[in-house]
Amino acid sequence: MKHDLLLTAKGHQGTQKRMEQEFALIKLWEAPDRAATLKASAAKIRALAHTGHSKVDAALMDALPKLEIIANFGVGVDQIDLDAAKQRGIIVTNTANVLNDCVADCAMALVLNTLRKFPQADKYLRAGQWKTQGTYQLTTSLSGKTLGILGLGRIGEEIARRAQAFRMIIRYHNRNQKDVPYDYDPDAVTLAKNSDVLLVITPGGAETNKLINARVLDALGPQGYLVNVARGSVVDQPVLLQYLQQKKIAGAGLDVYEHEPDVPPEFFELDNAVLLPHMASATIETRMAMGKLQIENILLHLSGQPVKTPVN
Ligand code: NAP
Ligand code: 8YV
Repeated sequence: MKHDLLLTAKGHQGTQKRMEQEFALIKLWEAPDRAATLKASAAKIRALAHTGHSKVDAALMDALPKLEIIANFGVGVDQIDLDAAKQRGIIVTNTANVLNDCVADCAMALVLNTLRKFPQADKYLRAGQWKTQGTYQLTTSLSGKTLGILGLGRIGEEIARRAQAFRMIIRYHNRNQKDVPYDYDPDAVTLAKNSDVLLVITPGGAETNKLINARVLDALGPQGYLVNVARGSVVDQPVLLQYLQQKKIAGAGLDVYEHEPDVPPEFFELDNAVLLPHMASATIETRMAMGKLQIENILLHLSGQPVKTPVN
């Protein structure tokens, strides 16, 4: 008999298809009455698959008293109340490592595009301005510049590897210094001060909330660039907007925002920002691998075995 699985939102199609084959799938977002669906499944649901960035909070966990595992589609679990899960003995898993390459590729693409302004130059050519106004403005080179990585974890280390191939110099800040061949800074302000490009790839959540604030951006300065592939919550977004508008920093490359998918339209007017719609892991291969790992964790747990990528 198939195990029941509660899926919170419509997500990656291939993964959902596999879930439909493996489990008796309950699609929470399709339920006409969410509370009634939860009540009807409460006695049998042991596993929940989460996708997207809605909250998995204590109230949802309390509605599912038999819940044993929350398997997230994604490595970042800032939307899941980990303390509440721990208190209830619920295992939380993520999709660590399988997305490192794609996210690091995207981070590097943002560094390259933000400094070299390729998207803006493409727009310039398409608008016929090359013909009418001549060659595009000079941009900034990567080689010899210092990339400060805030959050040198699994993905951060992959970004460092790629940036070295671009002949960038790497420094970093984590709460804990690591045994790596890069210079360490004791806080985000010092890292920003010592960097040409500050790249954020920490987890989101309360601990990192608005870690990138006016003090950090002041330290980065008018020649400095910010790249954020972590979570919108890590950056004080209104302050960043102001700093970009007033050219108090040179530019920004962003994949993540405070209230996705809402991006303040003022950002669209900026010539010194490259904006992506939270797509760092969004390739066919990586999304398949993420789904495979998410499902594997659930199946392992339900068959009494340890999960592959536990968070708590
Ligand atoms: P990870 O291996 O856990 O690395 C996170 C790093 O951040 C660690 O080195 C950690 O070191 C550091 N860190 C944590 N809290 C910090 C703080 N308060 N101040 C400074 N450094 C801190 O995680 P990962 O797999 O590389 O993923 C990192 C994050 O990237 C995810 O949580 C997610 O939010 C984001 N992400 C975004 C996308 C996207 O599509 N844009 C895709 C994947 C992941 P210490 O513990 O020593 O501080
Ligand atoms: C996904 C991500 O876009 O893994 C993460 O933390 O942000 C991305 O890979 C997202 O989690 C999909 O829901």
